Amino acid sequence: MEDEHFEDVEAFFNACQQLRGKRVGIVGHTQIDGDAAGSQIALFEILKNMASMPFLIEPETGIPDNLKFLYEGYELHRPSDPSVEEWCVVDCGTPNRPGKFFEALHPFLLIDHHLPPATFALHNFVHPRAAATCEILADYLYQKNFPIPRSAARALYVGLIMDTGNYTYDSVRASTLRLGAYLLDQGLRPQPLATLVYNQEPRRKFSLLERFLKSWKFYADEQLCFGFLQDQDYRNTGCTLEDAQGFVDYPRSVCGVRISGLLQEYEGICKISLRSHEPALRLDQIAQRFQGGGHTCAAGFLTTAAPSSFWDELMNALQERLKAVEGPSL
Ligand SMILES: [Mn+2]
Repeated sequence: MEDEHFEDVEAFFNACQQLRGKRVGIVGHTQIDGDAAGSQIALFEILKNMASMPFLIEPETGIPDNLKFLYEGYELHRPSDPSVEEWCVVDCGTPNRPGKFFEALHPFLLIDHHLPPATFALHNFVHPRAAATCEILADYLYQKNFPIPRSAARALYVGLIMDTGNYTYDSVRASTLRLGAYLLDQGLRPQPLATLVYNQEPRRKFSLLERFLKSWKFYADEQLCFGFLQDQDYRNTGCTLEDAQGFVDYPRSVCGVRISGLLQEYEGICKISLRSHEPALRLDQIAQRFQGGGHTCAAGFLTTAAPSSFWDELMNALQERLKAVEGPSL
């Protein structure tokens, strides 16, 4: 039970206290996921309760359909909209993750769990051992017995399940599950939430998935599998980058595949996602070589460079890592 709780809880609430009476913008990363959405909403409720004036900032890339229900009853603002005095950033390992508008900002507060641990805010609450940013916030709330509105408990719970593969990842600790239980205790039912998050997919997504499955290429004795999506795939299916969320997990579940990847080329941006089941492969370190980051088993990077400029270097790095790390004993 050692190290169960995050020790900087008092520092966190002291920092929030300093935002009293201020207009505070809260932003997550672009291509927002359950964890960024959940922590955004939970932090909003904490700050509101502590008498500051928080604003939820809509990510540049919009909100995916399956997360829209979390924002019901909340007002969303454009980055330039309110006269924000201070910024809070959640679930972002690098200052460019919230998007172009935010790159030059010096946020007051950062809450995150990515590697390498970021320090770009004035007050950084960064715990790479946390399975989700939502876990950090849920723990702070639990430790202080802070009142949680149902909407925030629900958002935190969704963030927790989505960032842990429904409690299956290596990052899950017993305390992660205890915090999940604490959130359920606020009057939530897991099944309807799972249905909203996972089982309301638009049909276009499966047209894109079909193209993704057909694009797979295997490398390194079939230990490495990559899929590719390009502008024309999105155009022809009416999809955006959001619709490919979770695709990279499919090749990871193929027997013998130790690293899966997805290369997306969309409107001049190239997004590379990497996944594994083996923390020892340290995909976060490989992503860092390309100015990205993430977690040991889930990492990636964004670039405006053409894939041809980094592809060989990336392939070599992945293949070397596969050779250097012995395969898993299950
Ligand atoms: Mn996260």
